[in-house]
Order: sequence, then structure tokens, then C-alpha cells
Amino acid sequence: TVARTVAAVDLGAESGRVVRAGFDGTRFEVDIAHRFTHSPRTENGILRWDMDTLSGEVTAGLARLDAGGGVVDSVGVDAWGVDYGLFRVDGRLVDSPTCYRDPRQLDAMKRAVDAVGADAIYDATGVQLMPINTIFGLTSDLHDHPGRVAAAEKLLMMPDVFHRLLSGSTSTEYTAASTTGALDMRTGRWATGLLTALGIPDRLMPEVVQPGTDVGELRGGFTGALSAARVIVPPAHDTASAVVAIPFTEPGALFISSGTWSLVGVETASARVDASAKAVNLTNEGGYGGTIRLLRNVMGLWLLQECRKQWRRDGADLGYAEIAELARAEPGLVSVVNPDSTEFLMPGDLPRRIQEYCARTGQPVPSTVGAIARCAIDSLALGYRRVLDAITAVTGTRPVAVNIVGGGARHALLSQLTSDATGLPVRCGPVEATAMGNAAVQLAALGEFSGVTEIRAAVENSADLTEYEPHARHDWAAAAVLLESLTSADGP
Ligand code: LRH
Repeated sequence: TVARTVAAVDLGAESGRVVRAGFDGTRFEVDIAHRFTHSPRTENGILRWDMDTLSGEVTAGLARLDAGGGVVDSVGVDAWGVDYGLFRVDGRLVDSPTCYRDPRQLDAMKRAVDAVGADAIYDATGVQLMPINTIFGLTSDLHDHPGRVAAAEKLLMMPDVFHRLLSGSTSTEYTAASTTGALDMRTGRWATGLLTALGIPDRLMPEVVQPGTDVGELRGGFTGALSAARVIVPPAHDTASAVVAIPFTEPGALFISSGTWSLVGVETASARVDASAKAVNLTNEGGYGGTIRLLRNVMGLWLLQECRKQWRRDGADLGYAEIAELARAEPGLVSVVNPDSTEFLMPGDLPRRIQEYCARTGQPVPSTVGAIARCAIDSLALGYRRVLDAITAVTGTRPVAVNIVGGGARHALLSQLTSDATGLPVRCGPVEATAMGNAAVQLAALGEFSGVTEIRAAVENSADLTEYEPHARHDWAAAAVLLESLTSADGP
């Protein structure tokens, strides 16, 4: 039997879910109460998140739990990183948060780099230089929408926007703050020198609290299971929650948190901010229990998500499983792209951009759904191999296994190719690692788990896991050399 039950709200860039979870001493019981999809939309030329849908669906999911009987002791929200809401003094949002895929980010990063230098930005924080980082959104606000900043009293990261709606809390959670590019990852404090150099007012930066902090009672007039619930912040960055729930079999294994993005890295005890990490643009993200994730973003399933949208616009309504089967029938490693090229970052006609990339670089141009998808999937696997090599070079230790969690853990072809490309055994699952990690940290705060070791053992007992062994079907080493030359030609 389960002593305590919590609700985890997990918001991804494409979909969200509200989950009820408890621990019976051996197994982790997880039950998805509500699922929904959402997407940002362009309003007056700005790509914004649909806050009405997001908050409506969170409330609908919680209402379902409230009516479902029993007692739910706490609620916590995790969401994608880097995006933020700006709040007025009266507690209302200045406007709907802008999405990190708004084209403004590229110009803003260039302007910030021109102003203070790429080295200064990395050295102050230990965070990889990526156009999507919060500090570039903020410098764009200052430059293009100064009224937005003037009207704002506080910034909160996306999950904490919801914690505020649910409890009135005005703090931000550490792992979410670690995605801003404004936190010094050696100390966990705001990098005030960098903020000042970029002209970002200090007053915006909120108090930072650790995962597991109780930030107040749940508001919203719930009268059933949630009537006495607390709001306990989980690792509010979705990737941080996902990594809590990885059933690692090998210490130091490479993880891939695979969703819209693929976050590829290792868990370490302390931040690594030095010339070798900077040279390969490895980032230090904050984790639960004082851990750091040394990782890099790989473009992820976004490539397939955007291709699928375009094929649908073109009249072919294909499911991901169909696309994967068509890709599997292709010979493989015929053409590859640098998956992380900024030309794939923004929404649009991704099949055409992949074709143009192949044409420009003198490779066979994929012309069918299967060939384009195979090019994207091969390129992702190759991108994972590249991060594995970067981590090996920086830490001096080569991981001996790979764990994949998140929706991408279901993708059999990508998982097999990941094993082939890295030459390592791959273990996939759980698919719902993020919601599980979120719930597990709330349960730990309530005394149900003693810590991450016990959490991971419970996940291992509860999840369906699939394993892959490497096959030497293709010349991945040669493809890796090609990827390096393609990437240097892409430019910064
Ligand atoms: C994955 C993720 C990733 C961030 C990106 C914005 O959902 O949080 O860790 O870099 O979204």
C-alpha cells in the first residue's frame, strides 16, 4: 500500500500530463490522469506560448485528481527550460511568455556576444552558448520591447510561473534557474557581473530555492483529494526530473533524455567550468541533491516532429511509427546533416532544409519520406556519438553504457542506431521518466524516499526497460569525421 500520493505536472514543448504517483516501499505506482497537447502561436509577429491552454489543462488535470478520491498530499510542476514569465508588481504576467524558438533569439545572441564576448559569457556561468538561453531572450526584451522589462518586477522560469499561479510563490527553482545562462554554476548564485554587463536589471532575478522545497498551500478552491495539498517544487527543469528517474546500471553511464530535444551527458558531483569544457561547449546544468549534469543539447526529435508537420501540410498524414518503418527500410548513412545547425532550430519546412543541406554539402539528396527521416535519425545518432566523444575528452573517462529515457526511448530504430553509433549497450526506459522524477522528489520531501539511490531502485523495479546491443553494420567512424567537416563549414 501507498502511504502518500503526489501529483506531478509535466509540461513539455508539445504535450503535457498530470500524473498521480506513490511508492509502496518497493514499486513506484504511476498513473497518468490527464494528457494534452499544446503549441505556441504567432501573435503580432511574436511566437508565444498559449498560456490559456496550458493553465486550463493543468487545472483540468488537477480537478480530475481532486475528484478521484483519496488524498493527494502535494503538487509540483516541471517544464522545459530557458523560457520565463515576467510579472508585474500586482502579480499579473506582463504578457504571454515568448517561445525560445522565436527568431529573435539568433540576433539577440549575436548582439550579446558582440557586446561582452563569448568567453565572458561562458566563464561567468559554465553554461553552453546556445541561442535559446534565457539571457538572450532578456537582452532581446531590453532591445526590442523595453516596455516589457520596465513593467516587470520579477522574472520566474516557466514551471515557477505555474507554481505562482498554484500557490502564490515568488521564488524560482534551482534546476530551472540553471538553464538561464545567468546562474554561476560553480556557486549556484546569479552571475550579477554578467547581468550588469548585458544591462539586465538585478531586481528581475528571483530568490532561488532547492528542489523539494514546500512553497505554500495549493490554491484554487479544490475540495476533494487536493483540499489540503501543498505545493512542493520538484526539479522544475524537466531534464533534471528525468535524470532523477534513470535506472543507471553502470556508474558514469551516458544518459540521453530524449524528447523534443535530446539532452546527452553524464551526471557529475561538481560543475566543470574550464577551457576543455568550453572548447566543446559542454554545459553544466543543476540537478537534484547537489549534482550537475555535464551535457550538450542535440536537436532531438524536433527534426522528425517538424518534418511530420510539413508532410501533413503537404497532404501526407503519417504517424511516427509509419515514418520510423519507412526510415528502417532505407540503407542508412547515405547522407548526414549536422543536426545541431541553427538552420534547423526554427519552425518551418524541415524536409526542404534537410534536402538543401545535403545538396549544399555535395551529398545524395534524400527525396522520399523514408530517406529524409533516415537522414535525420542517422544524424541524431551521430550527434550523440559526438557528445560521447566530447565528454570522454573532457572527463578522461569513457562511459561504458547508455541510458535513454523520455518519449524517444520508444523509438526502436533510433535506439538501435544509437547503440551502433556509440558502440555501447543501450538501455531504454522509462518513457515517463520526467513525471516520475518530479513525483519522486516530492515523495522524498515527504519522507517516502531516502534519496536518489532508493528512487532509482524503485524505478528499476517498476518500469519496462528494453536493451540494445551494438552491431557494426555501418562505418560510423567515417561518418563522424564527415560530421566534423560539415560542422566547421556550418560556421558558428
Ligand atoms: C527539454 C528542455 C531542454 C532545454 C530545452 C529548452 O525539454 O528543457 O533541457 O534545453 O528544453
